[in-house]
Amino acid sequence: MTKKLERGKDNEQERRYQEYRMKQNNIVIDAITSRILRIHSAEMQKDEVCETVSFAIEENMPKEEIKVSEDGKTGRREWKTDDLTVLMDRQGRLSIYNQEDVLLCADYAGNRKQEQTLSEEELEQLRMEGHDAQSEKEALSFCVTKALYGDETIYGLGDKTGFLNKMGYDYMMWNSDNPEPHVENQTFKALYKSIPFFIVVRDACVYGIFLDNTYRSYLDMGYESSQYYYFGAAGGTLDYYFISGDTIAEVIKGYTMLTGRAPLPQMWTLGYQQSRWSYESEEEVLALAEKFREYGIPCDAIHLDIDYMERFKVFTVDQKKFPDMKKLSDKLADMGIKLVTIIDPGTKIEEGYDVYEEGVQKNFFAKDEEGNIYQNVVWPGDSVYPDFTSEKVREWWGNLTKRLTLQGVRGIWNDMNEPASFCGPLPDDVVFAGDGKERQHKEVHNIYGHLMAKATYEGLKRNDGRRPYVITRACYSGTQKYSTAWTGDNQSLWAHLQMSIPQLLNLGMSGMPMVGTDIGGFGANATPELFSRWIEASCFAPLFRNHSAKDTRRQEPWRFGEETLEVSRKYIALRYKFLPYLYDLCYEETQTGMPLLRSLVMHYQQDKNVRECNDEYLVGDKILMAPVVQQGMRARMVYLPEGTWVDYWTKERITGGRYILREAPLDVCPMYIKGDSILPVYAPMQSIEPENITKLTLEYYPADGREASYTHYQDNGVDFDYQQGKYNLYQFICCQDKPQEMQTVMLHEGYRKYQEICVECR
Ligand code: MIG
Repeated sequence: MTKKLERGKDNEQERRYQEYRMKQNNIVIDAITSRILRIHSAEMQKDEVCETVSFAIEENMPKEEIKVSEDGKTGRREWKTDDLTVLMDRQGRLSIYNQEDVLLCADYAGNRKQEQTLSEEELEQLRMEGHDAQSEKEALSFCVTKALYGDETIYGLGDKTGFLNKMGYDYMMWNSDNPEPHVENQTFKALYKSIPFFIVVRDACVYGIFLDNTYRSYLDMGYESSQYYYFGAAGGTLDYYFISGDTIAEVIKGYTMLTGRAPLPQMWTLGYQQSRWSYESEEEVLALAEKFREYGIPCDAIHLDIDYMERFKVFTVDQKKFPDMKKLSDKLADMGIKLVTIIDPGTKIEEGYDVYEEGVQKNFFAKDEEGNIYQNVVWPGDSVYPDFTSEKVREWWGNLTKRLTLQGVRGIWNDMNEPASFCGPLPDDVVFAGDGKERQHKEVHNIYGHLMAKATYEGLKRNDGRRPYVITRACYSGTQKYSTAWTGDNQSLWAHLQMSIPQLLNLGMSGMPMVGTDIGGFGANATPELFSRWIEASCFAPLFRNHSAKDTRRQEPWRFGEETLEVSRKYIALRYKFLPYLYDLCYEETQTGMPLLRSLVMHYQQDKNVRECNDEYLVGDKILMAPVVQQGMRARMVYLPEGTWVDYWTKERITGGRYILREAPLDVCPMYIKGDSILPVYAPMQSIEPENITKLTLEYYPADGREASYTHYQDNGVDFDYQQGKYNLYQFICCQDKPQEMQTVMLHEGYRKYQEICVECR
């Protein structure tokens, strides 16, 4: 037992602390499963007006029995499921144990030691020199402090800058469009996405915590003190989930059971996509498509950035630049290329513009505290913001996508949905009326992009019937159900190429598997070498898109000369070759929440060498990529985890559990296949047309003579028929007596539910 707390009379911090402790005495713990607990404050239940709506958890969750008991004498309370025991001491501190009585996680026993804040005068001096000096942190309406034991590494937290291990940094959840180069320093506590979920790996255990709160939130991962980490929010009440499991995979499975999983994508969306701010005319787009075919570079999509619209008015098309979008999309379709268009939330204020007028008439836009429609400035100039917290608005917006899909557009790219604004931030008290339940901007901000993506997904699904293709910049927990995401405005910097790996891996460990960065970098100018290394490093990024900003060096694969063109061709072809593997991983993700790109720690949790590995990743569990992300490097150190690995390029077998040195000339991205794996590959293609795919080749990588097996998933790659059982599952087994390194199998023509087909690779 810790010593009794002394009550400092006029100590505000102390008072808040006591208040929090008292609240903690009112906490309710529900069991979702025997390994997932919801820990929330009791007030939420008493308050009947404020029903507990979660924007991340939309389905009714199961509840499992939890046994509560209280010791009248000691005041200790205990909650018990089949797997977990939670003890609460008299001070309201929780300790969570597993079945073996291992302490997994406990509230910190001491007080927080907040750093002294500077005086206003000192702050003013700093500001004069141009520092972004901020006064004291804002008051939190609750704060949970958990003990650190020194052996933790922490993962997740969405798209935050920096490295794989989040330990030692503090973060803020407040969706932010910040044009400065994204770096790991303290300026970048917040980025575009708010995914308040993290995984703590310790030597003896692993668990995850999901703070389900949409207000500005703070998550300090041992920055303030090495003794504890804490999380809290500027609004709302205490409500978080504790997710335990034996492995990181199980924690992710639990988290994605709560917040949902990315549905199967249309297969073509796994292809290479070319974007630029902006391809500005029909002729330019056609010429671009033809170039790809001329150079023999596979390509499945071209993206149209904001300039395709008529003066940035959403759901319009500039008739001068694109006189016949339908004809254009038909021509592109003949070449196997799809059009994707950007849509921002900011709606132009203009008389006679029907989207604006209808929205005004139906009360669909957010308002200021006096009840006037709230305006700010974005690309269209004076603009208003649709209230996506209202289902009616979402339905309206979703149906507006028909204007584009009827012209052949096959995907919607949602930008600026933090929401971003040019004329200062939206005030905290802007009102979102919802469907009767009013909310202020400070509560809605972090879910604005999430709800916009939801509106878009549902609209596309209703009206088009194919699996919706949405890309979004802003996210909240659960956005993976509706959308893929990109990491926003990176720059053509080596530091950003380096960061792309931990960013994508942490997004994956935050439940968002379908992600990518702007290949080549968005802002600034790429060099041929940087571009080459970027396309190598992103070769298996689920969202495989090259994008760049206006006024920067053009970034199409042929813009940098012959050598870069060759590298691009090689790695884009490699991507298409392994498409069936990627698509199988998408299927696996729908079952387990496991992302396609995985940090090494996910599969080799006990290996301390991989807990902070920032420059390698696994694709599924069978491919290991070790891209070169340093300028000038022509060799690199590669860590291979335990087991036998086969060098993809030389076919050399290498024993893992150690570092090796690998030569890596500009056209080589070190790549290893886990020994005794079977991998499915497709024949070369220029674009993905699942209906034309009739065969599959199995590549076998023998190593230690273990039996190899592989499960392959096949469906039409387009619509939702698979939900009616129209898919095939193949089981391939390799027999060891006379293994063959390659084998081609014919795929079935129709889709019948679950077939176990054994093909012997020999
Ligand atoms: O204020 O639409 O992140 O991908 O090209 C910039 C123009 C707005 C930001 C996006 C970027 C896009 C750009 N947009």
